Amino acid sequence: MTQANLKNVKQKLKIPNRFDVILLNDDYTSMEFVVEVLKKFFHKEFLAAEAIMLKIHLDGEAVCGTYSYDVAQTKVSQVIEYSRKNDQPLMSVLRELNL
Ligand code: TYC
Repeated sequence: MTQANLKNVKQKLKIPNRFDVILLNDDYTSMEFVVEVLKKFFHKEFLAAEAIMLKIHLDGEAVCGTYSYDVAQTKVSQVIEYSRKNDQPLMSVLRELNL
């Protein structure tokens, strides 16, 4: 196999990148609003959303879901836009998974 062909095969076998969407704690966003965001954008049931919100509150952050780059980036933008519209400083970031 030529070096060029080998490179093509390696590129095709590459595992697609996955990204965690993370919510960050702050002192001002209400707990109810974070639960609402987790239900609205991450499709969590109430109890799961409440557990994730409390983990963020205690640990400073938590993973809310894992997606392809495009979906993860869209979630981050949606959370930030929705939070600003509702006068909440909630922040969301994405982090590449180490597979
Ligand atoms: N720490 C916030 C409070 O005490 C609640 C909160 C939880 C804020 C999770 C942001 O991502 C967050 N009101």
